[in-house]
Amino acid sequence: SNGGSAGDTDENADTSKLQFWKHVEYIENHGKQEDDYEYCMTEFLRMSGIYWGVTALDIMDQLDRLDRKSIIEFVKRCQCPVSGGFAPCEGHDPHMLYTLSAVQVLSTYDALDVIDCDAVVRYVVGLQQPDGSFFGDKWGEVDTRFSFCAVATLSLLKRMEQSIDVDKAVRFVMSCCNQTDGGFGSKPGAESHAGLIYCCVGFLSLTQQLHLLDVDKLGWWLCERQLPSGGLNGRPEKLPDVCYSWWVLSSLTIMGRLHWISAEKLQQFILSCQDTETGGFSDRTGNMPDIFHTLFGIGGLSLLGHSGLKAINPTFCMPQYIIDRLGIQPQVLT
Ligand code: GRG
Ligand code: ZN
Repeated sequence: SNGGSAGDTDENADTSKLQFWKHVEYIENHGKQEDDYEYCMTEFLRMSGIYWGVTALDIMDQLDRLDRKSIIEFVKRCQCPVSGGFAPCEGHDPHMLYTLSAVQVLSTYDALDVIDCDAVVRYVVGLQQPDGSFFGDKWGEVDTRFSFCAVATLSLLKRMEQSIDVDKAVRFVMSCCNQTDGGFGSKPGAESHAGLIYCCVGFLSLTQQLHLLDVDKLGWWLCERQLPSGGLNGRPEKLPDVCYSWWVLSSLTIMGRLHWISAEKLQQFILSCQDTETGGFSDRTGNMPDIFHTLFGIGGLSLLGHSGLKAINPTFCMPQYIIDRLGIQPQVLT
């Protein structure tokens, strides 16, 4: 039935199937390129890069490819002795984003005991504002991303209820909900964006407040993100991108509405973003792969139930067995 040459057949086979071992190799090698230009240029997000790689490899049941001991040592060295927060790498300033990544990595390695968890809690608590919002760091940017990072970090440490004002935090997040589409932006009045919807839906899942969502309105807006290519965009009129298979699909999964999009077509789109030579996933078909889109490609396929992948928790973007081991139960709707 294949009219083309043997070469054509191979190429077709390549992006229709998950190039499992290529991706394992890609992620495994990512951390080794210390002299690499790109590796140096992305120093400011090293901690999150480790979280993306560790999580993707664990979902593929290949976590033993990375050196657990040196990763834990690296994370430890990034905790700021003054504030208790984590920097993306040594010599940089702590931030809520890298604090969550650090706690996620240590949770996956079952190594939370190697850091000062009380200091982490103090850091996060100290960033909550009188209106319930959170700063990202001492410079005072407010964003619903940081509300998510705060409650996710504290939930993993099992310190959320006792430490922050959860009611006020919920009221702030809900003040960022847009009446027209049921979605959320980065602050009150800001345009709805799928990345921030993930943060706010995840936040409500962690605080057990999903009843506050207009599931029909938001679910409809989210499933309208699927384009004829099968890929998802983050806002109307934008291009599809593999990372939105995570931001949109995890939100729909938490809301019990995964079946509102075509899983088959999305899977095809995600697989078409694999780099069959180097391994890894890019944002769109034919672009250069990176470790960020590789996690969200693998994570999206896991949510879709692709064989050979462990289940991923839609709220934490971490392996489900880790969340089970910690005994945490983020709310999901059925
Ligand atoms: C635990 C997975 C996890 C995340 C932590 C930081 C964070 C919480 C979530 C980030 C959510 C977010 C804002 C994602 C959007 C990322 C992105 C592709 C931004 C680009 O946005 P635009 O508007 O690009 O520049 P588009 O795609 O609209 O053209
Ligand atoms: Zn992207």
